[in-house]
Formats: sequence, C-alpha cells, structure tokens
Amino acid sequence: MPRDLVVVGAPTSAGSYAPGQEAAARVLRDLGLIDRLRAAGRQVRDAGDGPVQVWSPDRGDPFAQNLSAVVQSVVAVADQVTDALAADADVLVLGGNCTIALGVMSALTAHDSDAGLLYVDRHFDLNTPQSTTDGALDWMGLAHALDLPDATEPLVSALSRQPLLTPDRLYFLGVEHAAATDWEREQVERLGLRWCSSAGLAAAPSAQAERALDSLPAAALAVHLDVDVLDFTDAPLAESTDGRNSGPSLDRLSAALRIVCRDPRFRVLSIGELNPARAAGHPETLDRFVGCIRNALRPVPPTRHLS
Ligand SMILES: [Mn+2]
Repeated sequence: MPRDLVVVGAPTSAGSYAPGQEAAARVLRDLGLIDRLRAAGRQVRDAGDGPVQVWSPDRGDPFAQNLSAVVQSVVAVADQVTDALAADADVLVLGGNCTIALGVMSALTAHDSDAGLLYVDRHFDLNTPQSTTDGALDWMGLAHALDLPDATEPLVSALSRQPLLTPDRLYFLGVEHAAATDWEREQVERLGLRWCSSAGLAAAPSAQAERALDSLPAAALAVHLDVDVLDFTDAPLAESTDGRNSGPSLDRLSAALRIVCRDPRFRVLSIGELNPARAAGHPETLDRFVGCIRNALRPVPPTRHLS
C-alpha cells in the first residue's frame, strides 16, 4: 500500500518580485487536484493552508524584503510537514515561493538527519542580500539552507539545524548556469555542488533523473520543483518568463518527476513559483500541470511475481 498523502498549502508571494504565487494553491485545488489524486488511487488528506501573504514592497528592508513574513511561512510549512511525517504520510506542498523548500527540509531533516534534496529549478537560489540588489528572498533559499556568509540570521535560525543542508545531500536538476550570479557560481565551485543543466534535463529527462537519484544519500528524499525550469513557451506557469524556448517541456519534466517520486526514499514534493496569471491566455496549461502532479504521485503498481 502506498503511504497516505497529505496536501499542504503555502499561499505566499512574500519573497517574490510581485504578487501572483499566493494564488497557486487555491487554483490547483479548484482544478480538482485533490480529487484527481484520489481517483489515481492515493488516500489524500488536505491539511489546509498556512498564512496568506501577498507581496508588497518592503522599503524598510529593501535587500531582504518581507523577511519576517518569509520566516513565518517557512515555519508554518515545517510544522505542517512535521505533523504529516509523524503520521507516516508523504507530503505535497503547494507554494508559494521556493523558500517553502526550507520549511520542507527543516521538517525532513528533523525526521531523518541524512535527508536529501533534489532541487529542480532553473536557478541555484544561492543568493544573499549582499549578492543581488533585487531583495527577493525567493532565490536566496539555499544560501540559508547551507548557512552561507551573509545569509540573514532570522531565516537561518528559524530552521531546525544550522546548516540545514550539506553539499553531499543536495542535487540540482535543470539549472541555467548563465542565469546564475557571479556569487552563485563561486559558491557552486567552492562547495562542489552537483548539478545538471537545463539543456541536459530537456535532452534526457529520465536519464538525468536516475543520475540525480544515484547521487543522493540513502535517506529520506524531498523533491522541490520551481516551475521556471519548464520551457515557458510550452508551459507558461512561472513567475519568471526567462525560460522561453529552453528547458524541458511539461511532458518531458513529467517523465523525470515520475521517476523521482516513485523512488523508495521519496517523502515530499513541493511546488514553487507558479503564478496562475501566466496561464491566463492558455488555461489548459494549468490543467496539464495538475495532470503532471497526479502522474508523479499516483501509486506505484504492485510488482507482479511470476511463480
Ligand atoms: Mn527559479
């Protein structure tokens, strides 16, 4: 029997460049995500949402905007994921910003101290308030998980361990190296972080998913998906519109997600940076995305024994 699945909403755009992502959890539920997961054979319990946070400019702290709201959201995700893991359930977290992955890993490493993170994102998210001038915490999350220099203390200390993650427990899938800041590239080099490129993921999604799994520890596994990894022309879902005509299609990403979510180590899938307004002119994209999540989390068919 597959584990039960607990769905957690994190309706926040506090770490964004603008509002939008706070609506993703509601829109995905309205499209029947929960019922479609149940129809696929999962026992699903909807644990509801954490605090609703709509981005507004933070002129008091322009380089780490809305920090206290981001911390509040991360802690709420961690608490909900902790409860679900304690009930031996798998978890689907509907973001929200990519900072939700901090809440997921805060809970998962408390559950299993060797837990790994597969980070499916066009970006490394290793920035700090000093390495970029935009002040959006949504691409600074992993700098805080790794407790890099210049990470903000309130966010680091909100996590269950410092550092929350070590480089050997982290693997990036789908990165656009040219989109990284100089600081991020230096950290990747210095820490020996492992990653597969956007072009590599698009060319061979299944093989790259297997390779990522082989590189992660024999411990509980979280998969975080920033939908900006997708080719925006195929699937306009992400806050960032940079991925036009590059990166995997939704179908190709779906193949990779299916492999990683049926791995025996898998416990949590989190989804970040989905701005439903991006699909306003092409709403079937959202329906296809719900199908992708359903496909990733449908139960593994029982093995047939020939005797
Ligand atoms: Mn990203």
